[in-house]
Amino acid sequence: MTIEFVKYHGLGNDFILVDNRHGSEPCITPEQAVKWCDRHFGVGADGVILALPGQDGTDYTMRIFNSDGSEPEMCGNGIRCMAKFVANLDGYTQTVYRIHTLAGVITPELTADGQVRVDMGLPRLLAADIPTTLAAPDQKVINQPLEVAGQSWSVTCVSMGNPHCITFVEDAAAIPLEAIGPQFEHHAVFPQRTNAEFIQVVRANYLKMRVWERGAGITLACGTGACAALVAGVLNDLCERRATVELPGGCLEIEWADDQRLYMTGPATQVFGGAAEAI
Ligand code: ZDP
Repeated sequence: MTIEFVKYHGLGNDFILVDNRHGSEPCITPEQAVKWCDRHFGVGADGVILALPGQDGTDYTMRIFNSDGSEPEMCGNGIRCMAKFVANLDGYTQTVYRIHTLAGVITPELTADGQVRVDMGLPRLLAADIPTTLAAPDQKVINQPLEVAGQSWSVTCVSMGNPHCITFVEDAAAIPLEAIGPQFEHHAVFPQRTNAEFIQVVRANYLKMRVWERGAGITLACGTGACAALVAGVLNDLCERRATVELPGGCLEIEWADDQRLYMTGPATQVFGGAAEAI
């Protein structure tokens, strides 16, 4: 069977988007998503995103598969791409969408300058919610030691629906991400695995970040990770509640607002459309 798709990216974090409005289940399997994401034998992407009908009064449901076929709860760059994709399907009849995700209702808004501003909801900080066994279930993990690759790292854990383990470093460029990323991802203290972010505080309102993503490896950007990094920075007194987060693929504006919700603003770009075999 051939399925049509549109390829998008948010700061180089790229996704294959599929119109799945006419079914309540994903029209491709995790195994097909793995094949489509392959950059040599497939379309090439960090993940596949399916736009399904809304639930509980929302406009749409977003399901996403990582390039390894696992299904994350949320995806920050992906939801900006999803907002543009569904606006295009709908003929641009609305600018704000309520999207059902496994991390709750997320609300992207298309802004006048062509970017997407997303209400990413509340960060979750308790160890049970990350989840991690690094602290008692009802405790937060802020600046705690974690042994990885024979070295002690000081980590802070934040869930944006999906798990993030954040480490502040002097020089993000010097971190051997390829080597240590998998060891963070699969560390025994993270039962659902984790995304791992390494953050350099350039100024109190400017962070530089590199990310190793759960299920996808090194990517050029991670929206949920940028939100988690800002929260971790505030909790460690290292940054302001509003900052620019620079990723290898470009910059996101992140704000932890007075209502305690995270707001992320950044681009989403359509690249090309096509059709691929899903077998
Ligand atoms: O949590 C995970 O398994 C991530 N790989 C999901 C994807 C996160 C993403 N990069 C983002 O921008 O939040 C899409």
